Amino acid sequence: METDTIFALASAPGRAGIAVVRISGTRTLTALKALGCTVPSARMATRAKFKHPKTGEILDNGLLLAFAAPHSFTGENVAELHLHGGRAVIDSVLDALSGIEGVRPAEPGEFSRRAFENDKMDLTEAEAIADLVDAETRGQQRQALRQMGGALKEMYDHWRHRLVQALAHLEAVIDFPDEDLPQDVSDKLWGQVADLSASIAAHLNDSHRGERIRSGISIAIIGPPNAGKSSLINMLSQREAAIVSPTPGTTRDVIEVHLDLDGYAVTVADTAGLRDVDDAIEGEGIRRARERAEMADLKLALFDGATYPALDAATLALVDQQTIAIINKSDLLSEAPKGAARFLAISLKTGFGVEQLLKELHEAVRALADSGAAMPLTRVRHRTALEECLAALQRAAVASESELAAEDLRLAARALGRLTGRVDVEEILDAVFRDFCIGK
Ligand SMILES: Nc1nc2c(ncn2[C@@H]2O[C@H](COP(=O)(O)OP(=O)(O)OP(=O)(O)O)[C@@H](O)[C@H]2O)c(=O)[nH]1
Ligand SMILES: [Mg+2]
Repeated sequence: METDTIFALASAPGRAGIAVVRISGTRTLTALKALGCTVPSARMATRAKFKHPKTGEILDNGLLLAFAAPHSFTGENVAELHLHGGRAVIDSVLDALSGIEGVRPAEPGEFSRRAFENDKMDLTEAEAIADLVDAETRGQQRQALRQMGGALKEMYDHWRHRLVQALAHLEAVIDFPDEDLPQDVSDKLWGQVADLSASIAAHLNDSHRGERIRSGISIAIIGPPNAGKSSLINMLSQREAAIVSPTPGTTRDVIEVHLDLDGYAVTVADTAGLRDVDDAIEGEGIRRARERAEMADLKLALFDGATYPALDAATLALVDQQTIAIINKSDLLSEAPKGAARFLAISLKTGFGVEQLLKELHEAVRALADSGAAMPLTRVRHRTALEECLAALQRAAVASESELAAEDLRLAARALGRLTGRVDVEEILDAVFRDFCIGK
């Protein structure tokens, strides 16, 4: 089948040692010839002079790699031009390619989309490529690599296969009520549906670990004015992210920093000190602080040691299981705080207790994100489809008529199929590939 042949700069734009331009499609070899290259053997890196098709001028002396369909990333004929990574070289080669008939620049995500359409990967694997390219921490990288290796695809395909089997058995029961079907067909199939429901429910019930690894764990620093919240975010980010001053009510907006904590992506938010105020702007800041506290996966509740043993009531009210409660300014404390198990005493001024705080913070983050051996759910799109599938399975199990149960099993199978992209694809394809950048 003849499709447009597409090309794009696959490496980052700008100056670099090497730039890679990727070409894919039926006219790939034509394009190489137009550039004055001898077509090399598949998968053999070959020195090549790239020439402008119209002027014959040499644009670069680089390396050429060709992959013959279907043994390529997209499943089509593919070539990679390894150029010197200078702006003029890149621009002139891209310009030369766009002048060749039937060859055009790729849309964002178009290479991966072709790989999907040519059955080189399913949607979860395509999404994992995008995640791997976006990964900023080891945790994100590890998870994306696992998903790219088919960990989710295999699980979802396996579930779908079992579901389709159960559906086939149910249809046999419906279509041949008078035949001598083994007695236990019906029991077996409903046992299978129950097993499947339990597996899906367990996968869904993972406290969003995979999604947290992928998009980051949200941490909010809350506390009364002047407790040292901004000093804490500055210490964690090792830069002056927020203004620190002895004036209570200094911070009003939510200030975010993105950090790599022990391989996990986290977003830490410094917030306005909690207190009753008439000032409308500070009041809005405090509303946002409370909103942040509510959204956060983990709270760092910071109390002001200068007022100890009095502890701010508004902050105390927000302390829950997912909170590390801290008393700052331990340098001002004359006695060690009582209830030491509940409160970690630190001084951001002297550094006392900071090491212990970091240790507890890392442990808390790990506990929130680590999913052990099981491959966790990584995207809301997957969660939605699985919830739909589970609801349909649960309806099927209590349906009054076999025909209604069969329809629900079909809906459940379709929901699983949407996950990997093998049914109802068109509508979700755009949503998945839209987030890709060009050249992927
Ligand atoms: N003695 C002492 N002072 C500290 C310590 N940590 C912070 N401070 C001081 O406490 C004051 C308030 O610190 P900030 O970090 O601005 O406090 P905050 O909680 O962000 O205050 P608001 O933004 O007003 O809510 C500053 O003058 C800091 O230098 C500490 O451990 N010991
Ligand atoms: Mg502050």
